[in-house]
Amino acid sequence: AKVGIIGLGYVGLPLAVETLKAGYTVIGIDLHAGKVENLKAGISHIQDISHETIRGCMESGRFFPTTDYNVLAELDAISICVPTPLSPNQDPDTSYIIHVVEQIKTHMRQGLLITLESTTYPGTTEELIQQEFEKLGYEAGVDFFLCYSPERVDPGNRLYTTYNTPKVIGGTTEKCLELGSLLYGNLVKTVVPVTSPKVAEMSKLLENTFRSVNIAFMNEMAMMCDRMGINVWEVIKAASTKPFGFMPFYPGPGIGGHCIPLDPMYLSWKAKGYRFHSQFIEIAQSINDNMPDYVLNKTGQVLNIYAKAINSSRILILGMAYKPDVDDLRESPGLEIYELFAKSGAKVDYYDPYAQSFVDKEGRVVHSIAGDLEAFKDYDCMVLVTNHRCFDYQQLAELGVAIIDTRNAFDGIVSKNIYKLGNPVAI
Ligand code: SAJ
Repeated sequence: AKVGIIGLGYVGLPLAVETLKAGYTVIGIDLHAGKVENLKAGISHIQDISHETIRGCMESGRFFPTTDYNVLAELDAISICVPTPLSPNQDPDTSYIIHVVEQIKTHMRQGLLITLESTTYPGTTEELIQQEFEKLGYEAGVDFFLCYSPERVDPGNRLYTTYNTPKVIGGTTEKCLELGSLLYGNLVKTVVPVTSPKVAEMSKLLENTFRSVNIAFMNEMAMMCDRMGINVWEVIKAASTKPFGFMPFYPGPGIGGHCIPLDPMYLSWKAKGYRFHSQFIEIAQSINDNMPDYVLNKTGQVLNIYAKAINSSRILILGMAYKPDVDDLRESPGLEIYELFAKSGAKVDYYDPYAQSFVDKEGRVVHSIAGDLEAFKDYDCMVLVTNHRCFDYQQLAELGVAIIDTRNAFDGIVSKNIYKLGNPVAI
């Protein structure tokens, strides 16, 4: 059978690899011709997929990366793995899904199995896909089959892969669920069938909103502990010894990535349509979004101890990626922290061996400085924003430069020039 994977990003490419491994012929469709050409040349654009894996896919003679949607007419099944960003006014942007649906409608084939994987609000599968095909006279469960199965790819996670992470799937009808479960049962270790696409869509948003709300709560705990003169990191360590009914989250400089900052907004937007206002999502968003400001004023407090001020200091941000050991800058709080320092008149640079450069709000390309520790001594303070494993924290602490540690990355390293978020500034 021929399976189409639409969108060859951090979700679609690993899914294509698993689909090939299961013995299918895979047509991978992506808008970016460059990525398609690279794949054909055995080059991977996804950190977790190696070049040799892609070479192997091409050598199998069953992998066909393309930008051409005309191939849809020859497919038996299609998985849609396109982005679901937010529009400028923070509403869901389902334009990528809509574009794909238009293409499938043009090349529709009787009996086609369509599975949407993109994270989105409950009702999307029904409203943007099922209803569109029913307008053309196709009946779901008879003329075509429709499922929703959320992606659970965790970039950089070596332990949990596309194959071994349980896969939730909901079908529009019993028959849809049966066919969807059959296909995905050949691709992943465990399929978790649920009674509708809405349940599957909502389960994904629950998973990620749960994270956003709990991270926001820990950020609030950090600010509270700062005020009350308590070390929040020690508090979390102590609470984490509870073997049941507790799981730790950690304060940070804010939340980044393409999931956690966005997914809750999809949920609250849809809930509003039912005249339901989610207070948790709103409060979590405002606390998380405020953390860069909190880092700025903590840095100001620390510089004051050295009789310095932000607007006349040289500040080095350590780590710009949204989480450790990845090169992804999307929604990274580091970007906001950089802008805040720059706007406050500081001379700010950053060092991140994974994220080599970014474009700032004025459209200027900002490059990471080199990892020359000697040069780090010229800064008035360093702000640890992303705790990459490759940083040598002992060496950084020994530079004698004041460090604002927003991740407890220097945990266990005793040094008087380290000031943690959520730990009172030693006056
Ligand atoms: N963060 C904190 N404190 C925490 C955890 C995370 O500040 O305790 C920050 C991170 O630094 C990052 C942001 O929140 O900036 C998001 O972190 P994340 O660990 O949730 O990482 P993501 O965005 O890669 O989330 C993915 C999600 N996977 C999918 O959406 C399929 C999420 O569901 C996973 O639970 C998460 O990975 C994971 O567990 O690593």
